[in-house]
Amino acid sequence: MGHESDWRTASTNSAYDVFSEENGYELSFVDCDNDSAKQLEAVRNFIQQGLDYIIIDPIVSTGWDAVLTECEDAGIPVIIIDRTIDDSDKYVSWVGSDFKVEGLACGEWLKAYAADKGITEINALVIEGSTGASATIGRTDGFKEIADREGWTILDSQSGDFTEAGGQEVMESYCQSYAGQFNVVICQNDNEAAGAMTAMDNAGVTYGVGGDVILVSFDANKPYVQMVMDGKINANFECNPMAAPTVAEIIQQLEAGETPEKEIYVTESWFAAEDNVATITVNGEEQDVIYVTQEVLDARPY
Ligand code: GZL
Repeated sequence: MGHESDWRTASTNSAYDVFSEENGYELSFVDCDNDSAKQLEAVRNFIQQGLDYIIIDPIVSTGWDAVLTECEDAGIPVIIIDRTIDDSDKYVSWVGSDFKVEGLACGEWLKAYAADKGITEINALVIEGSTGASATIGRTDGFKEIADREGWTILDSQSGDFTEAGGQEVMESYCQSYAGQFNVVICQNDNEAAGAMTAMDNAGVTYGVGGDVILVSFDANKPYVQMVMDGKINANFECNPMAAPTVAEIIQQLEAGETPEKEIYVTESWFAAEDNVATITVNGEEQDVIYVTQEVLDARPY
């Protein structure tokens, strides 16, 4: 897909680790620089090369049926990882996260956290991910569902494109437009959170544990789980980038003539800087909120 975030780097590294020569693979990897047109071109080139399997992390969720039909006509199985494709089902399996659950978990944690802290009014600013990405859509919808239920105010919601520069640019604008009006900032990935922290530092806005603003992030890459432990980020909702091992299992099933599951969800955890919210209930399921200690941080795989 690209190289826009730490999350992407972890996902890419996992693919290189799993689909190695010593593991019996020949890997053709194309970085499409977050450009959907380049991604479609790369898939068509893979078809021309007559590859055995094509794995796609779709930058956006639409515009895929034509090229997936071409893969099907060429007899090349397609496996989708991470983000979803909403306009075609011409692929063997999808392996990834439930992005709406991530957004719901964020909202349920914030409700419990605010209640414990005696915060009765939530005025939130959201820095969205890339427009049209299923990760953005799911996290936005999930958090908004809780915000609407709880009567919170979402003052604004703009895309930072999952990058640090984008997060900083949007947060600088927010600090100008909503000075003194907001007490929550939701960043839809860690790199946007890094940019938002720079912008708030420059604007003299305090955030994190003991700050004026509750700062929330998604992805939970290890350096940002460290920031949770340090109290800079109040909560971080993991998006597990390690789909490659599951994709390898799918390929082995196909090689053995078996039929893999169509949808396979990776496991994810929720991290917090304080231990005042031990569990939350998401879609009726009770889930732990992990208080980040050095032991928790040391155990993080990426
Ligand atoms: C989500 C993934 C998102 C990450 C961002 O699964 O697609 O894209 O949350 C990344 O960090 O850029």
